[in-house]
Amino acid sequence: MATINELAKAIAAGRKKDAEALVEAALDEGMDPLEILNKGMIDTMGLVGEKFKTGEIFVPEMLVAARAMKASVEVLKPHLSGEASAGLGKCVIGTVAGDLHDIGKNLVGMMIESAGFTLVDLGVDVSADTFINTLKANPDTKVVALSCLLTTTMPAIRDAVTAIKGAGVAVKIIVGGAPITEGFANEIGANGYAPDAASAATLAKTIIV
Ligand code: B1M
Repeated sequence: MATINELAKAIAAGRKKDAEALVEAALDEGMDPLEILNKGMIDTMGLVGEKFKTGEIFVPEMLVAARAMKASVEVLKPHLSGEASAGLGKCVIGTVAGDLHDIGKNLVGMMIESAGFTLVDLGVDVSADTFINTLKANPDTKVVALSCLLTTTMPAIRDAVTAIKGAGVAVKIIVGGAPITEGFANEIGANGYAPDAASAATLAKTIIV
C-alpha cells in the first residue's frame, strides 16, 4: 500500500519518472495491475480534478499530472491486457469535438483492444464528419466508442451520435466519460453506456451479438 500511496503522490505532483518507477515497484511487489490503476492512478486524477476545482492548482499542474498518468499507464499496459477473443471486428474510438481529454479514452481503447477488437483511434477533438468518413472507409467497423469529459462538450457527443445514426452505417454506438449518464446516453440515442473502461469492453463485446 505504501508504494501505491507514493505512486499517487508522484502522479499528483507530475513526477513522471518517479511514477513510472513506482508502477514497476508495485508490480514487482505482486500488486494487482487493476488495483494499481484504480487506486494509484485513476483515483489520483479525481483528486487532481478536485484541487483544480477549488483553485488549489491550475491547468499546468493538471497537465503534468496527466503526463505522469499517461506514462504510468504505458508501463502498466502489458499487464492489463486480458484474454483476447480473436477477430471481433473494428472499433473506432475518439474523444468528441472540442474536448482534449484522452486518458480515459485511451484506457477504454486499451481494454477494447484487449477484448479482441481492432482499434482505430482517432484521438481527441474528433468532429462528427471525421467519425463518419472513418466509418465509411472502414465498413467492417462494429462499434463506435465516443468519449466526453466536459459538460460543455456534451452537445458534441449528442451531435456525433445523431450524425452517425443518420449516415446509414450499420454500427453500434457506445458512449461514456465523466459527465455522461445512462439516462443521457438513452436520450441521445446511443446503443449503450459504460461507466468505466473495463465495462466499456464488456459492453462492446455484448452489444455486437
Ligand atoms: Co480537465 N477538466 N480541463 N484537463 N480535467 C476535468 C474533466 C474537470 C472535471 C476538472 C474539474 O473542474 N474538477 C473539468 C470539467 C468540468 C465540467 O465539465 N463541468 C475540467 C476542465 C474545466 C478543463 C478545462 C476547461 C480547464 C481550462 O482550460 N480552464 C480544459 C478543457 C480543455 C478541452 O478539453 N477543451 C481542461 C484541460 C485539461 C488538461 C489538458 C490539463 C488535462 C487533460 C490531459 C489529457 O487528457 N491528455 C485535464 C485533466 C487531467 C483533467 C482531470 C483532472 C482528470 C481527467 C482524467 O484523465 N481522469 C479531470 C478531473 C476529473 O476527471 N475528476 C478534468 C482519469 C481518467 C481515467 O478518467 O477520463 O473520467 P476519465 O475516464 C474514465 C471514465 O469517465 C470512463 O472510463 C474511464 C475510467 O475507466 N470513460 C468512458 C471515459 N470515456 C469513456 C468512453 C466510454 C466508456 C467509458 O465508452 C465509449
